[in-house]
Amino acid sequence: MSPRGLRPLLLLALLALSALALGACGKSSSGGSSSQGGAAPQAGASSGGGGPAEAAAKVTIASYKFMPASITVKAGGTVTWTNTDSDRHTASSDAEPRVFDTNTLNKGQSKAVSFKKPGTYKYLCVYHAFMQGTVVVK
Ligand SMILES: [Cu+2]
Repeated sequence: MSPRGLRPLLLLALLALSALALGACGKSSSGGSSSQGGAAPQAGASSGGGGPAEAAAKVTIASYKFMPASITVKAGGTVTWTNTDSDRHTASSDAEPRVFDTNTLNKGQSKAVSFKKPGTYKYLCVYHAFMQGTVVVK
C-alpha cells in the first residue's frame, strides 16, 4: 500500500463529511422558514387598519375588543360599530369634550358615526376602559 493510494479515499471522506454538514444546514434553514409562516397573520391583520381610506368602514366589537382596533375612513365617511358580545359596550371618544359616542350598544346593536374633519380620534368603551381603538380620518 502506497500513501498515494490513500489520499483519494481521504478526499472522498472529507467530501462526504462536508455534504453531511451542508445537509444539516439545510434542515436548520427550513426551520427558519416555518417561523416566517408565523409572521403571515401579522400581514393579514395590518390590512385591516392600514389600507386605503374608505368612505364607509365597519368595526366589530367581539371578545372585549374593537376589530380592527385602528380604522381609516375618508373625511365625510362613516364608521359603523356592531356589538357581537353578550355584554354591553360603547365606542366613546376619549377627547374632552367628547367628539363622538355610540352610547350603549347591546348585543346585535350597531351605530354609524360620520366623521367630517380629518384627524386621529381615539376612543374607548366606557364600561371597559381597557377596550381602546382609533379612527383615522383622512
Ligand atoms: Cu365594553
